[in-house]
Amino acid sequence: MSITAFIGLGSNLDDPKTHVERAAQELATIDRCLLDAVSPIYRSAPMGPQDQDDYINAVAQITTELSPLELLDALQGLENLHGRVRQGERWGPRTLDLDLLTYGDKCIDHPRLKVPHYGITERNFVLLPLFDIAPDFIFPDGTPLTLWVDRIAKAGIEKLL
Ligand code: A4P
Ligand code: MG
Repeated sequence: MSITAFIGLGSNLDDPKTHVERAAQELATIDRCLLDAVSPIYRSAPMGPQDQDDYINAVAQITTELSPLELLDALQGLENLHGRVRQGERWGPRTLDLDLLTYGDKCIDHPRLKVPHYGITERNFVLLPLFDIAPDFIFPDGTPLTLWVDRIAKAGIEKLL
């Protein structure tokens, strides 16, 4: 069965814009996945430790026949290809972070995977690019994306050309 999923992309190390742009295209190379849309690229102030560079963020829409955990494995494989080193610091700098934001209208609570991703509704760097490609999106709990977009602070984020 084909499922629509949204992926959050983020990077703030080693030419982050290139990491995010390449990763978006690499989503199309995952087995049993089609890349439907990629949002514009945003620059955003870091959430978490402030002694790190700004982030580059985007959101992609895919159609997939992979199970949620198979998709997570594929996303982590791409993170590793981009030289991601996990240094243990929560919200620390990274070459590439791929978060599975939503998977159809499923709610998943697994030790390795929580869906929808826990931070979505408080993160302008997720809500704004998601709105660019899916303005009519409704979360699994029935709330429309527009509700959260209207509420979120828009300071510290800019859309790049
Ligand atoms: N995991 C559970 N649910 C998911 C999911 N829905 N998608 C597990 C992806 N992974 C999920 O992730 C830790 C573990 O979460 C994974 O092994 C997976 O099994 P990680 O990527 O290794 O760790 P992390 O990213 O450091 O932690 P976390 O809490 O996921 O951080 P976030 O929420 O990804 O935030 N500021 C700006 N401006 N822009 C950013 O993109 N990103 C972060 C990281 C911090 N500050 C930022 C940004
Ligand atoms: Mg993450």
